[in-house]
Amino acid sequence: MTPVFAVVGHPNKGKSSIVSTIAQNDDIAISPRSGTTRDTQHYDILIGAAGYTLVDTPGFQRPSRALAWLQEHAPSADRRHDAIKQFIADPQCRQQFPEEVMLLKPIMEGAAILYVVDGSRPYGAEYEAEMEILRWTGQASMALINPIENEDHVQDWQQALGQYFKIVRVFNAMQADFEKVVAILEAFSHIREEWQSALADIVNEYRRQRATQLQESASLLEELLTRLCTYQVSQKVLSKSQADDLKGILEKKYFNDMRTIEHHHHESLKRLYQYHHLESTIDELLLEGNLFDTEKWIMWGLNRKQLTVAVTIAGATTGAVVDAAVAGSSFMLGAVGGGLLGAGSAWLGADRISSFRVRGLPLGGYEAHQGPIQNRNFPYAVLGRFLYLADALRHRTHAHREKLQISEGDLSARIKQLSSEQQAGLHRALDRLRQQKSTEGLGQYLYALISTDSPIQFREHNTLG
Ligand SMILES: Nc1nc2c(ncn2[C@@H]2O[C@H](COP(=O)(O)OP(=O)(O)O)[C@@H](O)[C@H]2O)c(=O)[nH]1
Ligand SMILES: [Mg+2]
Repeated sequence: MTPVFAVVGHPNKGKSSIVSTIAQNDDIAISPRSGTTRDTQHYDILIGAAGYTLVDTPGFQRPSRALAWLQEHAPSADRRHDAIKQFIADPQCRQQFPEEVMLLKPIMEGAAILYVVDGSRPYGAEYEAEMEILRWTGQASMALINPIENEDHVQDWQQALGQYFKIVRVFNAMQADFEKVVAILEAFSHIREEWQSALADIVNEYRRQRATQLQESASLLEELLTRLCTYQVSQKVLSKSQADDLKGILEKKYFNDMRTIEHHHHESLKRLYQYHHLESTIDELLLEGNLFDTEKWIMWGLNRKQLTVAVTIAGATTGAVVDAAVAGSSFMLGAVGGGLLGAGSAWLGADRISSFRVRGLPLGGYEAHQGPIQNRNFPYAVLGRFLYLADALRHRTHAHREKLQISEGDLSARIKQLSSEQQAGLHRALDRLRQQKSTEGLGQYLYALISTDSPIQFREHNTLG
């Protein structure tokens, strides 16, 4: 038996937003203006082998008059259910109360109720008619207080809603995390027993999907790093001068391709998290110029000192050096890092991202060549950029419709959340990648990194929930 939930309430209280957040999919239409959603929308949500349906409804338009009609047709409590059936079937009611008929229909057909109100607006008796109508349906129900602008009136709402609904929760469409969504589904397994096993399946599949998304984002990141770090372009020509003339052209193609590859992987990550319409902006991947003179690079990747430590760890043959470096020992930095810092950019792997070369071919002719990358900071910058996008996607709900601006974080601090073995493994693997050597285990370190939560604290709004 497939669980069905009808999301109902006044227009413009975030019903469609809540549908989007629960479905974890931004394919749900959210009306920019009040009352634009005139029809009922059925969304069949499939998660692995499980599934359920969310019904997005237009809001109540004339609840008081609808209730008056119902009261006339139900002289006693035992007749109320039938009165609603009559209401839905009555041609005159369909004409007079199209929204009410439309939203009551799925409920009378078995949908559980999610009643949505706005906790930033004052409670008023005018809501009582629609809550009364919903109670008459006798259907399993839960009230969700969506604090659209603030939580000023949440307590009043809780007082009032508690008299009509067994379960009342604060649920912020824009901030509710995964556990909050799962909690709603789980709550219904207590009030709708025949759905118990179906709801348990859904929750299991959701958790599995969540784990898969993490694994797949780590694989996507590994693939991106490998592609970008090994990417090169070349062209065979007959003469040396023809080859030299290709410098600008090959460089341009190389940089363009690199940016396209990164863009595609970022887009794949969005689709993995079920964002189909999300526009995101990120500063262009800077490939020209001196990487250490370019502040943006250091923001996405590591600064000079952090990179020195990373390189030391990558080259270390004993665990003691790794531990000292991981601990950020000033002695280590003084003894090893200081000297290395002095060696400057040449030691750090050249300032240039990659170089243009021309070589003679054994059977005659020449080959002009651009790539692969040489710079040690490059993999870190690519890593940082992907990581912050992944964090943003995981911490955003699908109800948001505005552009996502990806901004840099502290990659070094993030890496330090790993164990010293993992840190060493990651630095080694990234260094081997830059040297065009095999990087076994990279995926495992990337997974560890991507699944450590970001140090950014996301504001907790659901203090009452
Ligand atoms: N800031 C904020 N805006 C919200 C929230 N929930 C909904 N909105 C906005 O309120 C408007 C109406 O939301 P919508 O989901 O279409 O409401 P519906 O008419 O009840 O389906 C949209 O512009 C949403 O972006 C919220 O929790 N916080
Ligand atoms: Mg709507």
